[in-house]
Amino acid sequence: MKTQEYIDLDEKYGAHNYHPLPVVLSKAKGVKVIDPEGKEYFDFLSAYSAVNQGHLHPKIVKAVRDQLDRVTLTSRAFHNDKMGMFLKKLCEFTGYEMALPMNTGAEAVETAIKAARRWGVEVKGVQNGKQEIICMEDNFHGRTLAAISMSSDPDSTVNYGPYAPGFIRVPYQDIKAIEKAVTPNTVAVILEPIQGEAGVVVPPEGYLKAVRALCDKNKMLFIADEVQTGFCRTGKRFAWEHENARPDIMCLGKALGGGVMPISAIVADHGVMKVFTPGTHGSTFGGNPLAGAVGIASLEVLEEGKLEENAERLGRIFRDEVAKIPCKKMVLVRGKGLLNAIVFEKGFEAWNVCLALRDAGLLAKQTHGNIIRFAPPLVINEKELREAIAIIRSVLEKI
Ligand code: IF1
Repeated sequence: MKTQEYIDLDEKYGAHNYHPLPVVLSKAKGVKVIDPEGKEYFDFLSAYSAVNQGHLHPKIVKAVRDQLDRVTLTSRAFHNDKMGMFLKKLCEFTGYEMALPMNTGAEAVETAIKAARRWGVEVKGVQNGKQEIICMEDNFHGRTLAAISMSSDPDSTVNYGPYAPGFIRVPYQDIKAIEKAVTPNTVAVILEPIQGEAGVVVPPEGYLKAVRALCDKNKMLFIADEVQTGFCRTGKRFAWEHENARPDIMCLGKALGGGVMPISAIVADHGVMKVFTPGTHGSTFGGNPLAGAVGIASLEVLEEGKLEENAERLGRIFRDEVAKIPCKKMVLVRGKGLLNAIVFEKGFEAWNVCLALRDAGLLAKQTHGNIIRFAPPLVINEKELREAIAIIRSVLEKI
């Protein structure tokens, strides 16, 4: 079958809850993806940062293959011989005492919200039902009802009411706004250390540190949603490390699954995680042995490749070089590590640029119409990055 036939199938039988770039991917390797006609593209989306380790990393593929000869799913009614080793590795990698495994990023966020609400009652002494969580304008935390109840994006929320109560939304990058929103019932502040969907919005230096301090002062949990920014993407293992603003709970997902399967988790220390007791939270697939094997391999690849260092170094080259491209419609290039975006003039339609990039051999996706996100797999090397920049230059110069 050809590209257009696959697209027609999707259109006919799939709900129209996406508007994908017209390109079909049938194979991949490392930083490249291939369409049914055999054309190769640089993958500069990395499945929204879920393939930081590159497509089909041999070590991760081997972990899957080996585990397929053993056992894949047991449920949490029994122990399995992979989950504990996986969670130990995750705790060592992140520097937290305990982890709770789930599957998708949105589930990790739900888990963090539930942990914070329980902690609010059982540790802080807030009356159940009165817990408040402060969240940010323009956040993206997933598609579940709790996550969209925090959202300010009409696309995510319209006609999905009634929304979950208990969320107070304030402007991002505004520490005073958080301070004003605090009440005796506030149990947590949740934010993305860099806002992804909002267009790679990097808060001013000192903001995360100030949030951390405010949480300490008012006995609130600081929840960092690192689903997209985590696992070396921004040039550190986790984005909070840029300011040494250690959260009480981290939400993790995407790259934890090594581009192979959905694996998510929250990590926290005993004082928070102890609020979960048998029967109070869980998931059929969370902590399954296949995910355990994949999770261990995914973390090892990040560690052994020193991928945060690669992201830091190549990210600087990317921003420096792209900023030099002569393009009248480009306003700025921003980001950290290999999570970057080109912002075009307001009202500019970046969709057509994405189509031209596709034709030139590079896949990226716009957000909010006028912003394009660039996030290649972190295993990309300098030569490949410079080739990709040449493609971007060839397209932007013509605008
Ligand atoms: C889609 C965006 C990226 C996330 C953060 C939780 C989740 C996400 C910070 C939920 C998910 C997604 C989902 C994907 C598009 C993508 C995205 F543009 F929507 F914002 F990456 F930038 N927290 N991000 O970014 O994780 O449940 O999806 O595993 O199509 O909705 P999930």
